[in-house]
Amino acid sequence: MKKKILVCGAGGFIGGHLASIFKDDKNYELVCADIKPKEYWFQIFDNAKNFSLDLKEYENTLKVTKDVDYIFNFACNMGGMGFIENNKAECMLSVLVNTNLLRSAIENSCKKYFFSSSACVYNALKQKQTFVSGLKETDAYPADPEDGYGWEKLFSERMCRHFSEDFGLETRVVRYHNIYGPQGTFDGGREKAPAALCRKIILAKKNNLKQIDVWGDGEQTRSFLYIDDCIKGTLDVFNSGFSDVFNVGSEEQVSINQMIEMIEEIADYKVKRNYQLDKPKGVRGRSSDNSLIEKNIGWKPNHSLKEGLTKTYKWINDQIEGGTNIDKFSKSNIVK
Ligand code: GKE
Repeated sequence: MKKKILVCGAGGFIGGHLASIFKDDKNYELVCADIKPKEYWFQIFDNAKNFSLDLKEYENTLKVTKDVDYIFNFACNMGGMGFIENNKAECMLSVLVNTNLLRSAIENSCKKYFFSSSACVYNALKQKQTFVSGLKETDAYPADPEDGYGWEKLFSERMCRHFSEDFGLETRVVRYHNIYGPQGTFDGGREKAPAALCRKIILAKKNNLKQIDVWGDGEQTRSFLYIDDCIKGTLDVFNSGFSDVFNVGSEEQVSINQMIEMIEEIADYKVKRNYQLDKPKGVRGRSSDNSLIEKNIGWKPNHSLKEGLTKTYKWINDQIEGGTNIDKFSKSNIVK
């Protein structure tokens, strides 16, 4: 018997990549859902059943979960620091998506539920220095997450746990640490640092400009996870017997300045940096501790940051140099 898989947020970055894994697999029937009009989906597959609808509405979640075995929920209103710092209420409204999907999963007797959480759930006090120890899963408590977006993710993690405890729904939850790669947003306001800085250096080189804008002083640190590693980690956790929350991130902690140096090498073009201290900066330092997932699931990333940035840079360059549908990766205002 074929299993029916629902990917929510399939028109977005991670959801699109996850859907692409199942699209040609004869063991699965693929259902995709996203709030964006279909022409704006980052990837769309003809052999899937595709729904463009608002998953904040209960009747819509009931409709798309009908006869579904497995649900992957990537649907949320999100973006990089420039978006989440200025759209806290919009980010928190995504709680309706997760809540209604969970209710519908029970109503329609779905078998397993995956929720994509974020490193933004971690306690701010642990992220005050530039280079920090990797964040362990237990560092989310006592709770002091990123305002707006982080609170929604933490609350929704708990909602999954309680649906599992109270209603017997099998759930899987991972915390993504700044996922990047081809087919991701690179302009328009929702883009995260890797894509934004690739775009800025590509445009500087193309237009012979000597300087780019950088948010903050460039000494803030992050770890960034390449999309293929993210998808593998997601499936490994989903297929495992563990219902604990796991980090899916990289332990390669770099400052934004160090990442810019890598992109300059890839581009073979050097730029001066105009540090914009009034722009959204987020936490001072953040990185993943992967000991729990390595020990229990056996997953770790395969791509170094340089390898992932090389592929990402090439893809963004191709889009800027005349790839099709640039708008869909750039428009910041189509998800309300
Ligand atoms: N977006 C962006 N664009 N960030 C820049 C830029 C730029 O041009 N220049 C420097 N930065 C700096 C930001 O100020 C921030 O300090 C750092 O890069 C990373 O920004 P980001 O990639 O936008 O997002 P964060 O890592 O701060 O936060 C993201 O974390 C993820 C989980 O780890 C969130 O926005 C979520 O997308 C996500 O949950």
